[in-house]
Amino acid sequence: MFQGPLDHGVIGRARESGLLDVRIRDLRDWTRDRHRTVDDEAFGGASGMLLKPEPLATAIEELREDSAWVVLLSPQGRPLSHSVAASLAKRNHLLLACGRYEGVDERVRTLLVDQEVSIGDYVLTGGELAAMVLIDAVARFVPGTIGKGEAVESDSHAAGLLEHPQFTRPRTFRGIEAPKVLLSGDHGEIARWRHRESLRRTLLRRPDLLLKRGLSAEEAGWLSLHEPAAIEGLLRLTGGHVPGTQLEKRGES
Ligand code: 4FV
Repeated sequence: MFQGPLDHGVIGRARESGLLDVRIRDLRDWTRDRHRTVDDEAFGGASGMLLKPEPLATAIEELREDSAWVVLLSPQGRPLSHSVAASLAKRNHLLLACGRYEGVDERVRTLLVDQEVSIGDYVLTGGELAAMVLIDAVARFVPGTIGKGEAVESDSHAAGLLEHPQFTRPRTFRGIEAPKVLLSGDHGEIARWRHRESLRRTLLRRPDLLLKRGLSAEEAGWLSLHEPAAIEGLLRLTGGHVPGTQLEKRGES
């Protein structure tokens, strides 16, 4: 499954240029029986097959050398996020264990896994795709993998906000014109517009991110002026309080 997704674009180039070294290992190489068995029935029955502890444990112990950070991809893991990817990118050797079947024997977790990561609250048929998503997200933090303009610092989630709307040529497309400010050359105005549109989009689509990030009084003021209904919604969520500012429910107190 790894043939293809990691051979193209930014990741493919990063591997060719040696910025990224991705090694794919077959768990069956750590089996001892002639059927190269990696799975077995779960104790207690009626819950499908599990990855056996021995092949996975011996594989991890052999491959982790002294510095590897062992990550198990599973739905029980910490949600993969910008900050989780950033922290994983600081490690120089990640050993990613991909579950299959109903998962892995608990003792592998207890004895050998440093961190469990989930790419989302749904169940995949295997951890491989999750590992590829993690590799892609982490690779972007490796200096030199992505161009200046795409710097991770300017990522939407870097500032805890969703990215603002973006436009390119043609100036007018099917009757919709790109916002004039973006063609004004006034970088101060452009930065202000982008920040406010990120605030608006985050408030409308991911108020949970705004609650985590908080709002400055100026930001809260702008949002209550331009998205009053959504701000009311946020206040209902927080009982009239927005972290980072005290935004009183208008005229109720
Ligand atoms: C998963 C996730 C995930 C669970 C059983 C593989 C599957 C099967 N991994 N984020 N969500 N894994 O669903 O990382 O073994």
